[in-house]
Amino acid sequence: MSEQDIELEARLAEQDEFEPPGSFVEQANVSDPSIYDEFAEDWPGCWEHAAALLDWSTAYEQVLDDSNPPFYEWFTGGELNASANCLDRHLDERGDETAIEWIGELGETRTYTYRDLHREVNEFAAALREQGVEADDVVTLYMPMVPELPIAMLACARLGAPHSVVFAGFSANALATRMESADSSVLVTCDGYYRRGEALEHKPKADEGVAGVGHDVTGVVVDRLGDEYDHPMRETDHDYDALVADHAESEVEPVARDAEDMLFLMYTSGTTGEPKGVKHTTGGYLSWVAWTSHAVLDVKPEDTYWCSADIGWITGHSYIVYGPLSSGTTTVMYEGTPDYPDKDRLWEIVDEYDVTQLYTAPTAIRSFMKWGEEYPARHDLSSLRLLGTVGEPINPRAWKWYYRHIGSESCPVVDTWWQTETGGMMVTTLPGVGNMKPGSAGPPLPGVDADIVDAAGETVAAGQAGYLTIQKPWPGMLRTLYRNDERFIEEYWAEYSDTDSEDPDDWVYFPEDGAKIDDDGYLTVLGRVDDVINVSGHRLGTMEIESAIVGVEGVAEAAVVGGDHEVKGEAVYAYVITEDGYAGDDGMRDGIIAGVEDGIGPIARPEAVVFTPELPKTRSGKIMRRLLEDIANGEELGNTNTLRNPEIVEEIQQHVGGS
Ligand code: 6R9
Repeated sequence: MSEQDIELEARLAEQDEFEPPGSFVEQANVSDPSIYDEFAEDWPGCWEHAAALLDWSTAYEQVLDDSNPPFYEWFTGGELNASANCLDRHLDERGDETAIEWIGELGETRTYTYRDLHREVNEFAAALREQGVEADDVVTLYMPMVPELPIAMLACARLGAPHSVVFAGFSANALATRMESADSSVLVTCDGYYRRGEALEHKPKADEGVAGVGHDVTGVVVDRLGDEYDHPMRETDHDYDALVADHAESEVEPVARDAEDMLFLMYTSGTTGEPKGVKHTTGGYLSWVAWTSHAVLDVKPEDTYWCSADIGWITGHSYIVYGPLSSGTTTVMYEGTPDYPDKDRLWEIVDEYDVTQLYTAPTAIRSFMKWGEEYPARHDLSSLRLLGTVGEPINPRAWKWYYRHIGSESCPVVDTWWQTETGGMMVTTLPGVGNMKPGSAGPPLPGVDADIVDAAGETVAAGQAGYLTIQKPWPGMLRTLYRNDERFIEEYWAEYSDTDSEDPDDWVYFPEDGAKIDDDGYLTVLGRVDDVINVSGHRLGTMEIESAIVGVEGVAEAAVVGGDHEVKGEAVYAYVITEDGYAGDDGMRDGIIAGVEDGIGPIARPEAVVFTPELPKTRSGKIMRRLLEDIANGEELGNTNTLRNPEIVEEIQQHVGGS
């Protein structure tokens, strides 16, 4: 390092507040700080600004109907179609501009102009309609990052058929559970995909999943691998290309949807083993992602914007597909991994396509840091104007590395807190308005009412840790858990609401995150307070993993916790008791790992499996997870007096040390 570099590093290490660069503020979509007061004074009318970013085929009558909390309705009486908002309305002015820039892992590319995408979506919508898909039928999409995935999403939206995307890395079992729960009888999937240059089969996993569904399933199969893989076809499967060819040049009139009609379902992990079907609607969700893309990501039609998430998660839905396309910009979609063929792949893409915004996860940034600054330094990244992160807390060191080595200290960094359930961003700085404080996401967005409370629901003092709550509804919020209103109330509202009240002021949304707030109103999110862990920004339920483990022959009991991990943020630690007659050996360990991969997917693979004769339990018989976490992290253990079996702790510690 040169002397200058050392000086710069030292200055950055000390600095805990950063002003947005003047060059950014000058051109920002939102740069007037009065927006906070304006929105607060005109709530909920402020959300008309969001709705105004969309085209409505029928104007709405009321911004918010809060007569039956927590079943809020937004933009009631309005009608619109999401695919028309993402495609048709851009055709006149931007028909020949790029909508999706797809980059395959092997280096091949596909560029879709808005006109191309409109044509492909219409053709596939016509094909789905011929297969019997109608408004309100849930279509499951189980596909990797191929262009046919957003095409299928928009084709469903055109027909008014909600999609349910299942992350391609999830197991057959996870697919079956979700199709069953959503009563979905159409599946669009793929023969396989490439990972690190190698062809991976996906269709057998899809078939295994379908075999576990109790009703008939019509399949559509995208051929990604061509001659490389002669994939199996079931009797009720159709080839995607053949279907589309049969409907060449077909046009499908976008189905007018009520603002409150479901746009999609997205399953996510919760405290119990059963995944939750989060329901998002057409008017509120689309307004929310359009508005946050505008105000936070500063998206403009002439940008080349890139979110490196997978569309199988909410981030990809909101900020690869619906947010950018409703804004009429160019959205980049990359199929592969960031270190193939080399560790500069992302920077090569930024350089080559002149990417203007990059939105990624802290876990990725920690990997980039580990690989070294020489990789980004090989490329010209000066096209970048804004950087963003999402999915988990970002530590100040990683934030500063991102700011300096990717953004050259000239791009604001937005640390955006939100969830599958919130639809889009909720807490973050407005990049054209507020200062940034590394490690803190920032103030709640204008019009968002967040508060940190104690267990009794009382606001805590600045600097104190407490529970994050959202005190007022917002258009992008989930409307319910699919076909389970009771669980919706139980999971998100019951904790801090008077559930007998009809007064919306008595209803408080609880995202199950811990947080603190500073004197300036900046929030630092501390992480989940339920039994959900966050591995590389992926949300996993410990109960789901435990139930996969106890399904393995010879396992009597299991407890799963998240332990700290340098790159992944958290990693899965599994403590396992074997049944009599079974040894906790390598064979058993392999079986448990395979059980988790089959039950959920490789992302949930345990970092460590620790065999133990007992689990530490309180006198009332509850597993002391906090203690198991401390053991995983090699931390000093506090008082173990409340344990029924304190002697077990030392024994487990020895096992961890040895594993
Ligand atoms: C978008 C997404 C949601 C959970 C959420 C929280 C964590 C997300 C964060 C963050 C700290 C941020 N989380 N963004 N924690 N700072 N900027 O990730 O949705 O998969 O549903 O996860 O992720 O714990 O509750 P989802």
